[in-house]
Amino acid sequence: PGVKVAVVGVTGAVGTEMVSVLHDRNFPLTDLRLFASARSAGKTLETPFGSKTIEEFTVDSVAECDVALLAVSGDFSKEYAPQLAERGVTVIDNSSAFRYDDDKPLVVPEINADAIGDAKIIANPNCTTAILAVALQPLHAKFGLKRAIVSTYQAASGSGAPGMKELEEETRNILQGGQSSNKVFVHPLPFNVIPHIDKFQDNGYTKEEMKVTWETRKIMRIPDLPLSCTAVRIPTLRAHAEAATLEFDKPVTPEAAREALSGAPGVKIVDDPENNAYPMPLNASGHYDVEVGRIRQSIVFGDHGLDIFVCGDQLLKGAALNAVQIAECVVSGKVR
Ligand code: 11C
Repeated sequence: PGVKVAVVGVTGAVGTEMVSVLHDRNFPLTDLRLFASARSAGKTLETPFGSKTIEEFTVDSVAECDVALLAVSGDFSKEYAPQLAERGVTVIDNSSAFRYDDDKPLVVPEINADAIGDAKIIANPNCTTAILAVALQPLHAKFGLKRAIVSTYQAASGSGAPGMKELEEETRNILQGGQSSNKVFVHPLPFNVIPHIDKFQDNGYTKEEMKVTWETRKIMRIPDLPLSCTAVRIPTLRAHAEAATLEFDKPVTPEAAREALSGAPGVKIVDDPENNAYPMPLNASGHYDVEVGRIRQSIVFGDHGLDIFVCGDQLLKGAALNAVQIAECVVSGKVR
């Protein structure tokens, strides 16, 4: 009978991309229903599937579907995902509501699709984590990841469509001599970098930084991995970049690392410094693969260490693509 899919939160940046990715990947669906709040209900949305009417979210309506992709707030997910799961819907949730629950899988399909099992609620990781983990996994498989120090350069899209709009409008505004009136970001983002994403925690790290630590450990099944992160918002639109200094159990060389990464699922090596080729947000935007480059022997960790630079589309591998890939695993039974 085929698969009925619901996208909940379809008016947001991630929800919009979910619909495009379902179409682009030819997801085997027989029905696609789009849900949002009462404010958007009844409006027509132009999608790759044609014009579609947005429905108001109710548990009863979404429960008519087999799979629900949630691109909503954590509070919303916490309240409604369990109700949908109880009604038999497989929920793939893009919020952080369930990521740290021991009994809920947190999945990057290239790494741990086998964690899905029979779960009815599957958590989609933080975008920064998903992009990083895709690059780390092939290196871990070959050399054994021991420690990681990560710095991020995160795009405005991490704050959704309002963040992207604020970056564009504020850039225009400032160039025209106007005063900045930032609302989405804590400080003006144009011509600036802001080392503050999400709330500060008691240990001085931000929640975004701790998400990268907690989630990488869970997805890669290295529960005590020493990984620290400095997460920084920069004035780019929709691809996150990350620098990582890595130490491994086994000796490693840049050549051996390139070999391990070459052909790895979801990875594209862009590493030709002589021709000025390395990962960059402008090139990674709109693409599924995570770009990996600037691969070099680490001065800090010597023959057991590497420095790398990665870049991935925050709305795609960081959110919508990963969620759809999880749904693909569910419908094809690649869950063990
Ligand atoms: C950002 N990474 O760039 C955040 C957005 O945990 O799903 C995604 C937050 C999350 O602002």
